[in-house]
Amino acid sequence: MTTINDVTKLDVIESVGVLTLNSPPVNALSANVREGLDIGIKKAIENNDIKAIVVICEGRTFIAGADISEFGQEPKGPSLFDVQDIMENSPKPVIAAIHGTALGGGLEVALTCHYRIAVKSAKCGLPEVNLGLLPGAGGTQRLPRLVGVEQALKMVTSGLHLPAEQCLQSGLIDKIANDDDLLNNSISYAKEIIEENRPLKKVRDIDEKVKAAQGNDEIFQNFRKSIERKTRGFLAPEYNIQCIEAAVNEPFDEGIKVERDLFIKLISGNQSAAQRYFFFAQRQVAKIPDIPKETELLDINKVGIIGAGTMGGGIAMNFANAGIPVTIIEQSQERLDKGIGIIRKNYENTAAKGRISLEDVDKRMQFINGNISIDTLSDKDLIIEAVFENMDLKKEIFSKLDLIAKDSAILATNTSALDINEIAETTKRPESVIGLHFFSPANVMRLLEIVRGEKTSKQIIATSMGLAKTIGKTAALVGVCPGFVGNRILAQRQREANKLILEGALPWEIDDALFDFGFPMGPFAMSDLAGLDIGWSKETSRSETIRDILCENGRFGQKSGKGFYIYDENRNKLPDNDVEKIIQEFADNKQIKRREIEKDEILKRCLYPMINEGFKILDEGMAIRASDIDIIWINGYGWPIYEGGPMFYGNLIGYDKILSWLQDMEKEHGSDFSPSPYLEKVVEEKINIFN
Ligand code: 3H9
Repeated sequence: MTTINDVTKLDVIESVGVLTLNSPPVNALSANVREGLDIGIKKAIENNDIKAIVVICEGRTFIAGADISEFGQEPKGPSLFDVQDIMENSPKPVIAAIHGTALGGGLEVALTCHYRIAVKSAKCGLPEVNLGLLPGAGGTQRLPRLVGVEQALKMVTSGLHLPAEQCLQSGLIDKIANDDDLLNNSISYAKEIIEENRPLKKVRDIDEKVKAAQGNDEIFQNFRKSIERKTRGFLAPEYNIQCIEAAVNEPFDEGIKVERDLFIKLISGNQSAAQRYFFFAQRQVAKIPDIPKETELLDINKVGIIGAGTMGGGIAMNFANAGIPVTIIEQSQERLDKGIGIIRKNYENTAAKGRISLEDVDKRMQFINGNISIDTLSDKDLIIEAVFENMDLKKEIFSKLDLIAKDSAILATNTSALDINEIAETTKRPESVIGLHFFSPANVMRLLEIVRGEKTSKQIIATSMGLAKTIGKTAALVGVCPGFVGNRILAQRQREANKLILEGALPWEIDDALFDFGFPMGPFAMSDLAGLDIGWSKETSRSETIRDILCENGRFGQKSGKGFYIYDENRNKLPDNDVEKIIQEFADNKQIKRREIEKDEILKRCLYPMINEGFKILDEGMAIRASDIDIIWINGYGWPIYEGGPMFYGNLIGYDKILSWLQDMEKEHGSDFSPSPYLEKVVEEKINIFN
């Protein structure tokens, strides 16, 4: 055995040079790994005892890509291109032995090997698009040469991880190995290649599949159309497509030049910076500084949910999907049957769209049962209260739960705004009480705000964070304050949007500005979708807001065909003159002088107060880190990933600029714009809030 460097060794086993990389956690192509490959391959080529070279990794995976944390730093060590050149031009066959995930630069390394063998459980992909990038080490030129243009387009624009069997079928790999014997299988395969004197297959020279697509521009146009909606606002998918076009229409080396140019454009732009930030933020959010990693988690095998309404039902589906039995409690059999019926319908709708089978529907429904007696929750490991937002009712439920729940049970509330400490105090075990704030529709939305009460125990928090992962949620730990983190920030945007329509902007102008920014919809379209009558009552309505007046006129939103917008039979929204009149009249009565408001001002008014609120939240310790706020807003409220979340976006704009805007606005319009003292401090002391 020869040690090449800290992370690489070379063994000679029966005339095969086995170059092993071991750079945890994911063998990313750091300078060390590139150096190991560079020197290791050269040494193996020089060694006369070696006839073929196997590149294999230790740990959980084959190379999972370039080391993302190195982007933007001074380049060190050999470049990836140099390493790839040496591998591709090796006079001895080089074989990539893949387990785990060969991703990004990892797959691009494998593509410069002459052969690829992978275990059955392995997956391959070029997920750079999810980092706002494209495969910048020949991936866009080599992939279509093996798998064909359509499959390549799909892979580079979605980041799809293709399972080994499909890789074999599409030509991306050459052989499947046993999961528990990759090393021996690879050595045997290498010997077979030597004995049969197989050619040194260079992917760059294979061009049947790309030639087949030459002159067929329709493939690209149709493909662009098919992903248009999903990729709105993102630059990287389009650039990836242009690279595949180059692979089809240009010689290999020219295609590489196109890839290089577009890669540089993307990596130096804000979108990729935001998407890379999101990658790390998404992992960081799971880490709770004062809770040790080794905290023992409670077993959650049985779950109880109180309330079979929209929230309760949606929450239940998460557990059923993960194979955890769940009992739903309602006040009457009728309500229970209705709630469970809706869950089945939801599953059946998913099956009708082909996302699950009818068999899956039955399987999942078997994990859901109902009862009208709360006493049946006595053996549950986790109980989630999901009744409507009424403090007295919640308190009553928690005092009951205190009497019946087993000692180790987690008692959770799905409240989106109420004081969890107050709820916890109705029990003799406030340390077991926690907030699990799911977002509607709870079976779809990825975000879960886990709300830490004053007395919530670390074990209950750690278990809840772990459970979130089990049910496929991204959890962010937040503190108790009105609206917690997500809704507290949303309230800022809502307030300003409501003010703006009185000052002169129309609902659709505000919605359009936010839609163009990248949100899936603006606040008024959102209110129409949710229903304007939620929390409104005819008896108490006194025409005090535009919403009151709309509801008084029977305009409840999409469900009544009219709200802020008017809807056609296909639920397409259209601006409505009547709404304009209502707003105008209301503003006149209040003696508000309306004026034209530019898109730029709309955005500032809606977004800057949100950023300001983020600083207040950080100052009060209600979120652990700035990036957690961004994770909440991206996963829960549709903030475009390529804008990085409110705190990241604010940094791009410049916190100093935002502060001086707030100061000016405060002078003119009062305390809605009072800057957070923490924002002032950050600007004054030039603090980096992302450290
Ligand atoms: C690229 O390759 C560009 C090329 O075209 C070349 C151009 C010249 N770098 O996700 P996990 C860390 S772009 C640095 O929790 P899992 C991660 O932060 C790259 N660090 O594990 C975490 O750290 P910590 C294309 C990385 O088992 C730890 O590893 N490749 C990288 O759930 C564990 O990660 C990709 O986009 C990296 N590339 O999932 C693949 N990857 O423990 C990105 C991971 O401190 N990676 N880390 O929080 C993944 O998709 C998943 O990590 C993977 C494992 C599926 C591999």
